[in-house]
Amino acid sequence: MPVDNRGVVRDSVETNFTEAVAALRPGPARDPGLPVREGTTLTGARCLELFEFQLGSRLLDIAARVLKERGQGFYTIGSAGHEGNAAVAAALRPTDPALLHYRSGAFYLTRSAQAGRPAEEGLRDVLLGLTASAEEPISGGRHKVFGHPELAVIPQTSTIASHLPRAAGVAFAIERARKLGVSCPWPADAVAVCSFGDASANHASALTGLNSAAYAAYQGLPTPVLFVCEDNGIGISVRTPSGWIEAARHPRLAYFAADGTDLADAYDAARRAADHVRERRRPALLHLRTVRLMGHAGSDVEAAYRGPREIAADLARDPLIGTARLLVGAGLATPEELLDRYESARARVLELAEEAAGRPRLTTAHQVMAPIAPRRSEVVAERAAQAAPEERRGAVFERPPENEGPLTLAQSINRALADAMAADPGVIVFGEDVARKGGVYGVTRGLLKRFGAGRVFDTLLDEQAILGLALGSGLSGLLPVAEIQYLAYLHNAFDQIRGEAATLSFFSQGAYRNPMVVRVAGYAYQKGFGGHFHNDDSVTALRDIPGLIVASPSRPDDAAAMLRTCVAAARADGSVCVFLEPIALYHTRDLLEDGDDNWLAPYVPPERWAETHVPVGRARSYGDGRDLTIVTFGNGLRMSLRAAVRLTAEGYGCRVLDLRWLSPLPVEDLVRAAELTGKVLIADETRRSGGVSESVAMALIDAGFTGRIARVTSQDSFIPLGAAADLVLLSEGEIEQAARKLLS
Ligand SMILES: Cc1ncc(C[n+]2csc(CCOP(=O)(O)OP(=O)(O)O)c2C)c(N)n1
Repeated sequence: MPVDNRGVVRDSVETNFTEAVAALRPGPARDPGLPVREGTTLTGARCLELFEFQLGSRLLDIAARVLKERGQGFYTIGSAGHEGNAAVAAALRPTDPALLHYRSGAFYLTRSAQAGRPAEEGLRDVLLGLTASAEEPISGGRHKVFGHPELAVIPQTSTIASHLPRAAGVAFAIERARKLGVSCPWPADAVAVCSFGDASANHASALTGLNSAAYAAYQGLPTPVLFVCEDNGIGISVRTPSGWIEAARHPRLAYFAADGTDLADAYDAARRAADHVRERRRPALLHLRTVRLMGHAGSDVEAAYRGPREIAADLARDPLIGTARLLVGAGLATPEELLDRYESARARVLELAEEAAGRPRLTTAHQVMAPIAPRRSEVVAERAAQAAPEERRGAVFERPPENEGPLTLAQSINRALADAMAADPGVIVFGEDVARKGGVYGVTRGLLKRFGAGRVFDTLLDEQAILGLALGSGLSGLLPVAEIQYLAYLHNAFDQIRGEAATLSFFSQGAYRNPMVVRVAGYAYQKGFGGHFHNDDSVTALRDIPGLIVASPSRPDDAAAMLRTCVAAARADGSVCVFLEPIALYHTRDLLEDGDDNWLAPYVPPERWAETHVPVGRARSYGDGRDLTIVTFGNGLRMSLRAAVRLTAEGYGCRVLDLRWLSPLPVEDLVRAAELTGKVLIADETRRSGGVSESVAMALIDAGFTGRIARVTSQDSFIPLGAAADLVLLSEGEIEQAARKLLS
């Protein structure tokens, strides 16, 4: 195999390119201002320019392998064969928000130059990503991603297809923000662009993204998103059936197709598609047929699953050779000139790679974690205390909620939502059945009438789509308050919170944020209704997501204050908040006896919001007993308070601590409350395995608590229908019994 003067082996992709270009026959010279070939809109000059980015992208792939071999690089999934995507960037504007496939390297370089940056800047960005340098401009060495705060390129995780729902959300929000007069980072006539692979096109997340854009457009809602399927016919080792992308495309998306190995064809189709989306504000799919060169990634031995003829057929369609053919055919360059250009660019990229390998890396855990979830508690407190001006609030509420008398949990959340919407015109409320019906449990009742369909709307029945809408609109200047109808159904869409929402700040060092509050009706104990799914007691999957705020209000007054905190944290710090609402307590009125109304609470007037502010991660304490601390949350609070009253009547000194926040846990308050009695009973309605009690107990042990700890929990079971539910759920009797045991 040929080796260059740096000791770098040239593989078949390189030798094939040089041989094929050397054999090209120059055509008659054309004016660079004219089409590079009859019938295309791509001029010779533009073609020359784009060739540079295609070449740069290819050389980055070569550099990635060299860096990997030398132990200096950590990522080798390249763009070789996909360089036609330079044409997609060229057909768009550098201000169009872009969510890119990991093979969209030429797109990235093209966009970087379009934004007026010197060509080497784009190359350097990618090389710093390959070497995981802390100087990489978007993720700061946390991942190799395409992204840049000044290029409207939003970094994607490597979970294939998970960015499509967000892309649909961005498109929706471009238009909705404008309509609501809310400032948006994208121009009013922007197009969201989202590229992905052909195997990824089958993923549920991809189908969600495509379908939700089509669904919105079908209803006449402007949804300017250009989906680009970069179809190389294979996903790692699995072939996509021939013709599948076209055959299985969404019937409601305008379809454009091009040979991605022919730059002129790709450019013409990309322009048609981009113009269609920009002018009609409707979604479209651009199907770019590409090839995959250099295997799936550096470690991939392609010959193990692809025959030599198949590999050779892809090589023959190398898009770089295609562009060279256009240029040489139009007499705009000779083969020698292009090969010289290749060699000098190659040497320069390898030089830049060496430089990148010497740049600083992340060196401490603190550095790594810094952008996960910034918390500015004072700013949040200040924001949470701000209500809408009197006259605007007056227009929203016929009667101010503070004058309504004691309210239920559901009513309190409803009033707090209305207050948040009155104060901030960017707050939008959406989900299944939230608008006309006002929510299954009436929590959003009346909001549609008060704020209109532009801000309160029903979505399609797809939790991934709901969260995708939140992801896109949060990123675009709005403040989404999305509802997931039941906790169990959040699991259908977890990746959208875990892989997308929670990671964006991490992978962009806070340059991009997706503030949101996801309200989830959850937990068990619904009387006479439910079974599994409508009664779900598992929050485990939420609690280990770094940076995620999990609020778990139990009482009406806490719920309103905590909702204000979440909305403020989302706005001020870009926080991603999950707001878990106990369904069984939505309409509960009493605590101890029928008619005592002790589970109701008056709505706090705005002038007292500052003094009643509930900071993230602060618990609430009930009672002052010195014998036992019951630590609980959600439905457990009501059961524990009832048990505590009985125990107190018997002369035991009990106190009850409502955690209120399941993430971050209020560890300080917890330890203090535990130390006051030396005995802790954790009353946890979630499951015994992986449930909240495990973390609470460990937090106490970590803090050096040496007293006694016991716990009562629900069983490791799904929840059955009817009265049988009580057999597996934590009960008041169990709390009381365990408390007595600890006290005796
Ligand atoms: C949700 C998810 N499942 C599996 C993977 C592992 N994986 C990474 S790339 C890939 C194939 C993707 O193929 P395709 O969409 O055709 O893109 P290509 O790599 O061919 O450009 C797979 C299965 C992943 N990243 N994400």
